[in-house]
Amino acid sequence: MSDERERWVIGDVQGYLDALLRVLNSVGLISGEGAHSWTGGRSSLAVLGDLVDRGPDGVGVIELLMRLEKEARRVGGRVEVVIGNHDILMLAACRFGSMMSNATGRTVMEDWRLSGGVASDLARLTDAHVMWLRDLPGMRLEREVLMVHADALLYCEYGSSVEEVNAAFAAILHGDDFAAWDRLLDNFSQHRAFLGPSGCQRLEELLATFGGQQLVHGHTPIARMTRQPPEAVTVPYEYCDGRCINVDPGLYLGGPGFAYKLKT
Ligand SMILES: [Mn+2]
Repeated sequence: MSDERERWVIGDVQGYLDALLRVLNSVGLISGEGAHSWTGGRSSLAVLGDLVDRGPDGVGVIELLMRLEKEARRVGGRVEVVIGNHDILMLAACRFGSMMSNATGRTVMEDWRLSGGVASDLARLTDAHVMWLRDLPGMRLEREVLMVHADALLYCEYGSSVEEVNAAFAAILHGDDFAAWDRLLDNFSQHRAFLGPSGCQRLEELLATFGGQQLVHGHTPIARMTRQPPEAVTVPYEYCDGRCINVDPGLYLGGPGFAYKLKT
C-alpha cells in the first residue's frame, strides 16, 4: 500500500466502469481482481461528476465510488466526488420523470433518454444511491485547487462561496421545487466559459470569488476543445497559463481515460 499522499483527479466517467477500474489500477489506487479494493493509502481521489449516462454501467460506477469512499477513509485516504449534470438529470428522471421541462419543452424522462440515459441504471437505482448522489457537493476547494464539474459560470448564480453554492445545490436536490431543478439543469448547458478572448478573465473572476489558484473541471471532452482524435487524449488539457485544467477524457467518444496527479 502506498504511503505517499498523492492527489488524483478523474473526469467524466459516464458509466464506463471498466475504464474507471483500469485507470485506478494503473495508478495504484486500487488493486485486486473482482473486489478491487482501495490501495491508495492516505492519497486522495477526486471524481468530477457525470458518473452516469451514455456508458453501460453508471450504477456500477456509483457503487464502486461509494465503497472506495469508505475503504479509503478507514486508512486515512479520501475519495471525493462532485456532482455533474448527468447525475442530477438521472435523479430528476427518477423523481420528476413525467414533468415537462420549461427549458426543453420535453418531459424530464425524454430529456434523460436523449442525453444517453441508460434504462438499466434507472431500474437499479436504490434509495441508498439516491441519498448518496443528492448529498454530493457542486464544488470543492482544497489547497488552492478549485474543483467543479462544468466549465461554466453557473456556480456564481448559487452563491459567492463554496459553502453557499453547496448549500444551494443541496437545498434543490433535497427539495420538491421542480422549477429549480429544471433551471439548474438548464444552467449546465453552458460549456467553454473559460475559452475565447475573455475566457481567462472569467476564470480569474471565478477564482477570486471562490478561492484557489487553479480550476480543474470536466464536462467538455478535451477532444472537442483541442480537436485531437478522442483516442489520442491521455493527458489533461491545460489552458489560461495552466490555471485551468480540463480532465474530461471523452470516454464515450472513444477516449482511453486517464487519471491526473495534482502537482500541489
Ligand atoms: Mn456534464
